[in-house]
Amino acid sequence: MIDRRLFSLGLGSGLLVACTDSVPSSSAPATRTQPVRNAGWDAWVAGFKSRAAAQGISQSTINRAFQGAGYLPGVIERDRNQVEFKRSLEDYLAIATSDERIATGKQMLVRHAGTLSQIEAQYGVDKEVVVAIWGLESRYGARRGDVPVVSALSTLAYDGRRGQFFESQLMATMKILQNGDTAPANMTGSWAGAMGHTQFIPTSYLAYAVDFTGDGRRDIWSDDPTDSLASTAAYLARSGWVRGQPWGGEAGTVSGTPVAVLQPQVPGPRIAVFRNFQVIKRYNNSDSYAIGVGHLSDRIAGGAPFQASFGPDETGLTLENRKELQRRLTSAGYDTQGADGVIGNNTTSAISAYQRANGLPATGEPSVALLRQLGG
Ligand SMILES: [Ca+2]
Repeated sequence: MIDRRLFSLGLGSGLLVACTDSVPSSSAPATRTQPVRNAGWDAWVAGFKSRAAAQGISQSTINRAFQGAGYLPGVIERDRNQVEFKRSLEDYLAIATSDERIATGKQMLVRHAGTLSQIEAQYGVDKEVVVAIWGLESRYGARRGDVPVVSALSTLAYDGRRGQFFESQLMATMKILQNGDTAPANMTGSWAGAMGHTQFIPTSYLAYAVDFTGDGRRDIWSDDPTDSLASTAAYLARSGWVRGQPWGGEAGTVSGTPVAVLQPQVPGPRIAVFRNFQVIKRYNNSDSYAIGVGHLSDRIAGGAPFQASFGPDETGLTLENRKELQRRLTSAGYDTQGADGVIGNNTTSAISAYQRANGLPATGEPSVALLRQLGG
């Protein structure tokens, strides 16, 4: 869960106040995780340690937490470079409900069938929804984040932009370590401190995480996703999930009386949403995110794609045209790193390279003419 107040999409998931629409991007730069000496950070940490002790954190927990921790300039770069970047719903869904993400979700549903059924029975949240959140937050555990959380949060808290928020997250981290749920060395996450298979921030962890394996530890950091998945279901249940009701669906295909009908992109599908749609938004306050989770859950369950088309984009190309453009560029030797129909940096670079090689102005922009030049 991305810090909903600060981020909205990382999956883009990313973030700050509005950052929502995050579909995890594959092109996000790696965050440098080697600490550097910073006297200002040292002084800030000394003050924080006193404040932690005053809140009942033991000296030994504080010492263990900060052993090897340091100022991470890469985290500040990430924080400064966040752009609020709005993807179209069509692009968002192309990434969030890619064939690969659907196929892997189906595999995970089978691989963890027993655990997921128990979680569903206990919390009343459909297992496909839990799996879909897992798929969007960390690609089913493959991208949980490897940034040391104490270093990241102390760097952000010291930096001061949203310092109070990050200090509260750091204080929650101390409480997690004092409880013994995990060891400091295991406590890694995103550059902003979101942790585990479903990317809980520390305060949400303290409020909602559960021990479902029964070993006495709420361990969302282990390779075993059980506690993470159960914690996600618990979070949704506590947020008001209505057992047995759908999240929503394409208008006309879902029965019952929706609370609203959305059409975020015109032309495009009209989406009937129920109360559970709002509950998913408690995880990440973005319509695109909640539609992505809901639709991915339906596709994992074997449901159909949306029937309504988004039509051509402002360049005159449909999603299928854009995929074809990417395939043709790639076979011509200008690798777009996949053909998902989403025009990102890789595709823009490939177009520019093709244009330069062919004596054309290197605009990097897709177009109908370009598709024709490539034989499409
Ligand atoms: Ca456990």
